Parts: sequence; C-alpha cells; structure tokens
Amino acid sequence: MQPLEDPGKWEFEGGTASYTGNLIHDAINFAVEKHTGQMRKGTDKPYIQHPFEVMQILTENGCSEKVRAAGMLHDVLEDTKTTREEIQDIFGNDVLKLVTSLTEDKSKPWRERKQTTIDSLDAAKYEIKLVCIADKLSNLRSMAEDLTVSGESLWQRFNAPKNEIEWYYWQVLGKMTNFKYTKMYKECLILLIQVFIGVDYYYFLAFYIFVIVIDFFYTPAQVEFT
Ligand SMILES: [Mn+2]
Repeated sequence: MQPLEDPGKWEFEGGTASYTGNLIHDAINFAVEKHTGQMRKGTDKPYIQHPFEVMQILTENGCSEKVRAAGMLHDVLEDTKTTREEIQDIFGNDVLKLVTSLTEDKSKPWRERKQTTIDSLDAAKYEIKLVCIADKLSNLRSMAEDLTVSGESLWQRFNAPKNEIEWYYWQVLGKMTNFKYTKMYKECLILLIQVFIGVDYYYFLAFYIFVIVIDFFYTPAQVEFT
C-alpha cells in the first residue's frame, strides 16, 4: 500500500472527488462519484453496493491491490460516462486493461454480447477471470436474495429470459475451473444450484456430506484374477 499523501482534487466531467495517491482509496472515490444516483436493476439499492461487494469478495480471496481496484471500477466504462483516458491517467495501464477487458459492448444484442464474453475467457489473463468470478458471485447473491423477496417475478427485470441467464452463468463458471478451489468459485456453484435448479443450500450441503461419507466408507470389492 502506498502512503496516504498528496491529497488533491480530480478534475473530470461532473466530478470533484478527492484523491489520495492510494490505488484502493482512489478506486473507491472514483467509482462512488461515477455511479452516483444509479440504482441496482429493479431495486431501491444504490448501484455502488455492487462494486463494493465485488471488491470485498476479491479481498477475501486474497487478490492483489490492482485486481481489487479493477473490481471496484469494473462497471464504470460500461455503465457510466467514464472514458478510458480518465482511468489511464489516474490508475495506470494495468488497471485500464483489466477494466476494458471486463467491459461489454452494450450496442450489441444480449446473446451476442454474452457469447463474446464467454469466448474471451479462454485466453483471458487470470486477473480478469478473478474479477469476473467476483462479479458473477455478487450478482448471484443478489438474485438469491431477490428470489426470496420477489419470487419468480425477479426474472422480468432482466434483458433475457431465465433459461438464457442460467446458460450464461454455467458457461462462465465452466471457464473458471482453474479457480475451483477458491471460496468464491464454490459459493458461485452453490448459488447457481440454489437460484436456477431450486435446490436450497442446506439440502445441497446435506447431499455433499452424504457423498463424502459414502466415499469415506466405500471400499471397492476385491477383484480376483485366476
Ligand atoms: Mn458488475
């Protein structure tokens, strides 16, 4: 972490946030400023809760400062008027590259956009994949929460039907198998099953323990060759 010194003001369109010279502090201030007034789709929750959650997930999973900053900033290019130059000036090229890779082209139709994202994950750097999993986990947590509040009407808020969203999430998770031992990957898997297949976490856990117990006691029968 760099020291908190050289306080000043950023000057960008519509914003006057203080900057500190510290990557994480600046990413927080920048994202808060840029997402001001935005709400999460179909809810009364401030949008900024989502980037905060993504950054928090990345912190819990031991990610570097640059990855955490990219998590905080991952939606500014897609959902606000932020320019690439602004990000480059304040956060440098590495963070810009991460944020750009996580930005979808919203002028394209939903299915095409998602297919592009899925295909890009094959060659994506691991830092990009980390932010991508954290983003999906944050979204899945919201879906699970909203499902208990709004029930199936939740799906009307999305730009695609439920089965298409399910397809997209399974495809993305399928590209993340090299992270299958991380906490966030496991939580994604549990929530995918809970949200789309409707099997509650506790049933899933009971089943998981059952499999482990069976695996522990099961010894294959001796095969004799004569
Ligand atoms: Mn996001």
